[in-house]
Amino acid sequence: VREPLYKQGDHRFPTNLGQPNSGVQMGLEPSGEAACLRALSPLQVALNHQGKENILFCIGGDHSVSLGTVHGHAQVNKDMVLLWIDAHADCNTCLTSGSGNVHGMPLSFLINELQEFVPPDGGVRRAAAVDIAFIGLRDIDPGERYLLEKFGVTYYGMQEVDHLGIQEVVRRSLQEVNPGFKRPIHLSFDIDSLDPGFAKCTGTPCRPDSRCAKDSTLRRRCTGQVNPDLGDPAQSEVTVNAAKEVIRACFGWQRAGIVPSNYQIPMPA
Ligand code: 5AB
Ligand code: MN
Ligand code: MN
Ligand code: MN
Repeated sequence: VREPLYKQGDHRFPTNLGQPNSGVQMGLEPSGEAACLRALSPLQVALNHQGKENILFCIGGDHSVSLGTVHGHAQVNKDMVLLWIDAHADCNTCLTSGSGNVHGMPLSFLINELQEFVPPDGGVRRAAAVDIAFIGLRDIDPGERYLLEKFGVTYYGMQEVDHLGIQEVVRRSLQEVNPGFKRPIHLSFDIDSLDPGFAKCTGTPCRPDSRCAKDSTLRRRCTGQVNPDLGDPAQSEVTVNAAKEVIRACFGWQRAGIVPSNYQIPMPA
């Protein structure tokens, strides 16, 4: 059964969505990869709403690369909000970190409220805790959990994804940090938010919990820290393909087909 998931005028989304393709998403049966791509549709709507010409895309790793990308983006768009899709919360301070991994720490430097807990960083641009939402968390260290609670950061873990569905989680996250989509969005994906079955080639693969593993909507919804040098060639190909597919989805690609606004059915001569 196919029916439009979001229509112009839907109370959940702004009414001035512009081109039909940015406002209307087609839903497929909620199974397999299609459902995962459908899960991205609120993000597609939000990103498309901002105008394709303004999207900057950066792929890299490890995730400490975000120190540069978030700083740069926040310099240009001081009112931006930050969506962090990751199995991990990446907000360990140098002192709460049990591993010393810098890619587990970038948000301790990038969240305003955490500055008293980290060494001075020479003027990194930051975001406020209220302007950040995490999605997909399932491996949070004690210090990170404490900081998220203390500063009231919005986060949806795998349990919420399991309970509410990924689409509702994405919608609520956007609603909380960016009602009306008026503010620029910085979206930071970590490939380890995916089920490792789709993305083994990353430094910190993280198994989904057993209930989540059964929920195919959790797969294939984020990308970022791909390392094709890890794992065997077959795993590498699966990981890279997963990353490519989600990147394309973020830029509007849909399995349901995309109809250009000026499309006309070819007529017989
Ligand atoms: B990633 C861990 N919390 O601090 C730590 O992959 C994992 O960028 C960090 O999300 C994972 O080492 C960092 C245990
Ligand atoms: Mn991670
Ligand atoms: Mn990360
Ligand atoms: Mn990672």
